[in-house]
Amino acid sequence: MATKIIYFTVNGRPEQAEFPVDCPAQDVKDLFRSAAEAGPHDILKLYNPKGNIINISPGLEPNSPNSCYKLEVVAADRNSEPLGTFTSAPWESYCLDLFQNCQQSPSSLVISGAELAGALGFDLSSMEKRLQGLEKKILMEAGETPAVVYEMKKQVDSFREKLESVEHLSWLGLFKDLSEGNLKPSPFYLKRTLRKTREECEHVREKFLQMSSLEVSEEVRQYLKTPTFDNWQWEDAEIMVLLQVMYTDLDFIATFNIEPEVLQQFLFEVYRRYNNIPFHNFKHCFCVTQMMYGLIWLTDLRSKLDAIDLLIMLTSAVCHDLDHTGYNNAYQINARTELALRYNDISPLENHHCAVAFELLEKTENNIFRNLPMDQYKQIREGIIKCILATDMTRHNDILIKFKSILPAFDFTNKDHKDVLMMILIKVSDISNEARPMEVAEPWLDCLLQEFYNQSDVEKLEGLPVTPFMDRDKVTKPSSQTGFIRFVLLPLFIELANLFPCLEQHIIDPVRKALDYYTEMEKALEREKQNRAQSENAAKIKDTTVVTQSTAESHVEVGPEAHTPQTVVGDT
Ligand code: BYE
Ligand code: ZN
Repeated sequence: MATKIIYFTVNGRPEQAEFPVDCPAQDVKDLFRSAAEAGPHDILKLYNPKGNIINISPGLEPNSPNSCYKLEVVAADRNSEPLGTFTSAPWESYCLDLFQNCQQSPSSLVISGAELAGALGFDLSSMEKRLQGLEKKILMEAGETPAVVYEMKKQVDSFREKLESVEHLSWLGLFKDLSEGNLKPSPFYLKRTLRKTREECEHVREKFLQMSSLEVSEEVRQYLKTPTFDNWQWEDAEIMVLLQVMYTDLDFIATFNIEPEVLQQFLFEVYRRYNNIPFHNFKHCFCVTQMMYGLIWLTDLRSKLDAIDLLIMLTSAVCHDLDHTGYNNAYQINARTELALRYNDISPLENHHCAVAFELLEKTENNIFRNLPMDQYKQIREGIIKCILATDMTRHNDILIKFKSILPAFDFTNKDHKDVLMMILIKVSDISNEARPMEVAEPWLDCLLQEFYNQSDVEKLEGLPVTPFMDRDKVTKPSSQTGFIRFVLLPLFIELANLFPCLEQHIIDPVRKALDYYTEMEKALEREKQNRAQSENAAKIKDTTVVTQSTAESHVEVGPEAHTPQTVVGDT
């Protein structure tokens, strides 16, 4: 069949495309789209050597390498959810390529504060150097830094701070134009993008495969069964090995005839589909799964439930936050993202996590359930969907009330009872960080708040309602956590411990400790705030020479009581 060869450049890189003369127009467009590593919503423009835009179609005039066409990716449609996540089959490779692209092309990159300043025409470091030089000179001549130099320094610092405070929002495309042009490649290419890059994944996969043949010690295998396990000590490839150990030590490999290569491939795909975000990342997936694993052993669930129920629970934990982008359901709904539209505002995230899980399992090389009869697969699918959808916190009260109501006559052979228990177990595992040692738990809270603050920043920027507990101006670490532990964690954990009293020491005691710790921190913060207010008052009074009564009242804050919010919460 006759084919055409078209020579063109994309981002200055020479490419050539070959296609049959009679192939469909869409195929030719797709071909150019992948050459440009463009996403499904990007607009492509093809220019001939005269600079005219020409149609990307099978009718393209064949050319030679020295009369190249020029291909440009002009814009991305950013109406979709942040960073357009959908990976419905035909676009899967494009999405991968798109994020791959983030590592290579200067457009749509994460740009650092200094670079943004550079692009804006400011050269922060040279300004700073000049200021330092000036300061030194003046210091030598005058003996002290003059107010004007000090003022300028403060301005440069504050500008840098401002730039850095919005740095993480660069993916919104706000800085896209600025980073185009002739910026040289710079270290910020190494900054992590939301989606994992192919290189990142391959590197971890190789390490994982190398390590998976090594024997994990008995000591680690035992440690893995306890909530004291410290996830921060392990890198991603090791974590994948540990997940493999969980499937092995629960006898899933033998019971469900899971081939080790398929399990490895499945775990790798799971790893790949957790994003680089502060909290809902692969390490969170591991922690939740590890807590579930710990609960299974601590409560001796193997003697109470069927192996298939345990397989459902562990796999649900593994998959429960797949492809989370760091924005919660409220955001999805308010911003009318693709996810909210697709799922009609009903648990958009959880539906998505679950759909991604089964999308992975559709590929036979990843399908750890591929050797099971259809009825078992159906049971597993039903169970996983139930468990993952139960992690939507808006359903928290309903699920807890249901569990309380069946507790007095709990029956491990009753399907409805089992279903609720499984939902409770995944919920407990999902929010169980505070049941871990302080050194493990506290960094997790920092990660969560970082993710929340990011969301509220974006909500402010986009003019959406700001979720109150995510507002960095309103919540502090201890204030948010004491309420959460009192009103969410403890009531939930206590009900589970009613069914399994042995859990008291393993998960309730550490949570109570955490509550004390954050209560103390809250008091300390309060004291600090009062002290600051008092000294500010003192300074103001000292500085103010003539103040009329009314101005004094409106400007000077009147003692610590005015600041102290009186929180009335009973002791637990
Ligand atoms: C929850 C829902 C969604 C995502 F701000 C994460 F006080 C969580 F509300 N988790 N998971 C663990 C948590 C924790 N939320 C909070 N504390 C946790 O330890 C409370 C939040 C910091 C805030 Cl519930
Ligand atoms: Zn989660």
